Amino acid sequence: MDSERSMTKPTTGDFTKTAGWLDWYANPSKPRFQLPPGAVDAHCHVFGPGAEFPYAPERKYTPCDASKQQLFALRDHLGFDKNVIVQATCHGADNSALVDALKASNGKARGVVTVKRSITDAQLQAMHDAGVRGVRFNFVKRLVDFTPKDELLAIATRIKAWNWHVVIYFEAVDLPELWDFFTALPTTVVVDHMGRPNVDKPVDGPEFELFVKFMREHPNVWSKVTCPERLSITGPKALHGEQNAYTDVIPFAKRIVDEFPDRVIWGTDWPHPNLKDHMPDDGLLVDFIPHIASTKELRHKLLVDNPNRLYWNV
Ligand code: 0GY
Repeated sequence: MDSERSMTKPTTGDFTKTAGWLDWYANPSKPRFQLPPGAVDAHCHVFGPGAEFPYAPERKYTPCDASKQQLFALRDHLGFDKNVIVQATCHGADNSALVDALKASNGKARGVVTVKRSITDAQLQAMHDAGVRGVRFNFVKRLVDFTPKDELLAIATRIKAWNWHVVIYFEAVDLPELWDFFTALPTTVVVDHMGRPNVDKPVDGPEFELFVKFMREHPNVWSKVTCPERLSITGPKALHGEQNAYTDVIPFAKRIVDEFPDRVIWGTDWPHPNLKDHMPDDGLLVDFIPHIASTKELRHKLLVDNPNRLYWNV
């Protein structure tokens, strides 16, 4: 979305939300689609609160605060059993807010952190004990400064010993350049938001075919079939009262679910940083799921079997 590209860098210590950004949806509806028992919201964040867990000096944006209590209340309201909390760039490599949320979750949350090469084994072990199961490498240029690939590869090699995986976030246009690095990663690799396809392009066109090939040729690669609200060009206009919002994203997500049913997971992306045009009602986002996972069996894999296997080893 254009709004994601027009950021102004915040001043360190000023925790005022980046101008123009929307707050998360305060009173989400109750989904019509009833989530199966054991369903996992496998991509969400906690932000601050900034007064307790300050945002990183190097951040490119300041989000609205989104606390662990608010995340857990959303989980219960929507009918999820558990959460996977993913480190966002606004907290840099300081994972304290995330780890604090994991510890408060009574085992109902796992985490994906951002670390530097200097991380010690004792620190990795402490994070593992709190529920961390992966590291995130972010290649979205508007969100992060460049990290040398040898540093990332060294981290991936270290975390393999804890049986963690690597989550990668990138835009479709950058996949060719990143291909060799991604395919050399020694762990399970989980792609955020289907590698951010441009949904204006054909679902069977060269850009998305490359992503499908990436998954087809590399059985260690998984995908989050997430973020219709970020990827959609037609937008949410049908969302309120109708069933078919974000229709332009459906063919992309459905294709991935149909072809790789055992390597897909789903999440809300709450509290939806960087949105200016509209803020999704998380209840209605859950109602998007049956459009991309068309059978009960597929939905069970997507929401229950796959994330529980990846994050809880069950
Ligand atoms: C997301 C999306 C975004 C932000 C981040 O780490 C982040 O700052 O993930 C985005 O702006 O696309 O995955 O929630």
